[in-house]
Amino acid sequence: MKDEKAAKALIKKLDKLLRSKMSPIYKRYGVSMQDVLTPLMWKPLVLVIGNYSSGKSTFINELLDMPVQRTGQAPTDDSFTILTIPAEGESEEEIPGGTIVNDERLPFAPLRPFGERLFSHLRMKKVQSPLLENFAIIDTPGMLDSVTEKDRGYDYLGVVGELARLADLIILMFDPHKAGTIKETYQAIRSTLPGSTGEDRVLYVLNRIDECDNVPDLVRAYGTLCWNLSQMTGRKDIPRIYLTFAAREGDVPPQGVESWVSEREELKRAVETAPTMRINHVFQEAERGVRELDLQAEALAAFKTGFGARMQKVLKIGLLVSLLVFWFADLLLKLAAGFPKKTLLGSLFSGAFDDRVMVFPSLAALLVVAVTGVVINNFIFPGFKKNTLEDLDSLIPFETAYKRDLWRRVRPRVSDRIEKEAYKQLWIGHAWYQRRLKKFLEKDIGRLKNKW
Ligand SMILES: Nc1nc2c(ncn2[C@@H]2O[C@H](COP(=O)(O)OP(=O)(O)OP(=O)(O)O)[C@@H](O)[C@H]2O)c(=O)[nH]1
Ligand SMILES: [Mg+2]
Repeated sequence: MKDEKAAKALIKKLDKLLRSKMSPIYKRYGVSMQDVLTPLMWKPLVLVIGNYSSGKSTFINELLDMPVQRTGQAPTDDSFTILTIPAEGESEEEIPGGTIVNDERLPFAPLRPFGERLFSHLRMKKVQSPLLENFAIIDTPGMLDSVTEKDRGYDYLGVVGELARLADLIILMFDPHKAGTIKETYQAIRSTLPGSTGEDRVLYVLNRIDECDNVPDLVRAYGTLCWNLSQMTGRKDIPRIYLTFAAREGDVPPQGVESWVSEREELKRAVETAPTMRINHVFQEAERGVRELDLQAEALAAFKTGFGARMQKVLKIGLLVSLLVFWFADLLLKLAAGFPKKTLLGSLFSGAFDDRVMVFPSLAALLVVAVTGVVINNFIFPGFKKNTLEDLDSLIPFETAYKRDLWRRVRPRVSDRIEKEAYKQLWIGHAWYQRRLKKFLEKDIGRLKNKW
């Protein structure tokens, strides 16, 4: 497909642009570029998440038109399964999790930190389905109640969050029995799906509607889901919710739900738009990555300025004291202890200036300057650093919810920089880097995006 070729070429250009213009700044701020580059790798991704037994695997099998995934009542599947097509000349096979996360050609390196416990619940299945030429699908273990959650042994929500960040399209599937009431679902939407910008990538599905006893029952389930969604996403509008059910071949749809038969097909068509969603998504991700870096620079600049202001005050006092000491210390000492015989002011006023009167005042003034330095280094700076680390959020004004979203990911990095390289931050021209980042966002990325 021509469009797909053009999309691939554009993504390649974006990758090149990021590497050439952004890598020095990423390096400067001690952030790995991997984070911003991984979403550009491989192929479009569709992620299917939702309650257990909501019909995720059944839907995927239907989409691929082959029984690839196991289905069944009660939690059936406890693995993340990446479904893709074998490359030319390869045969159908299954690849274990440990291999997937270490394959440099795949974008799954961000899952590495979740460790062995996840790897045994992660696999890739290469199957010959024409649909998989255009994108890969990830089937996930169903969400459980938080009580049983502890048994998983790995950070399920963390994994879902990482995958959601990579995915170009996310299908969030519920069923009428658990229409959005489960806490884990709530958390997944609220805190691990990628912020407000990610919402347009999510397709909401209320599946298994054939199990509603009648239309009023369905309306109740739909209403419950809408209510819960609005509570969770904080959106004022209700997103489209696909009302679907798996039609068994030859079956007549149960009475009452016939009107929704076509929604299943519509959902499938929507899933097939994943490749075109990809361009938008990768640009969004690249912009988000650069904005995160900008936010990091903003926070560190605030740290630098805050400390600068504090230091200025102390330095002013130090200099004032050293001036006073320079002019009057020898005089005071003479009054108190009788020496030195000649003072700086005395020799100036008597008109018989002698260089030697400068020695004591200069040394004393230097001592004050040195003591000021020691006080700054040993008390003021460590104290300022400690206070900043304790109240990191106050470094940044949060004008928008988006900024707060970004901050969640940037905060640990800022904390790490201040912890490890606090002094260095004082010498970095953060404002200059911020200008470069802004220019990159406004000009470079914009210019490339307009080519689409
Ligand atoms: N009535 C009805 N049953 C369905 C529908 N979709 C799936 N099922 C059945 O519901 C059960 C669960 O379906 P799965 O596809 O395994 O659900 P899942 O979401 O993959 O479940 P887990 O992998 O365990 O999280 C299976 O027995 C399916 O046959 C549907 O639309 N209507
Ligand atoms: Mg399943």
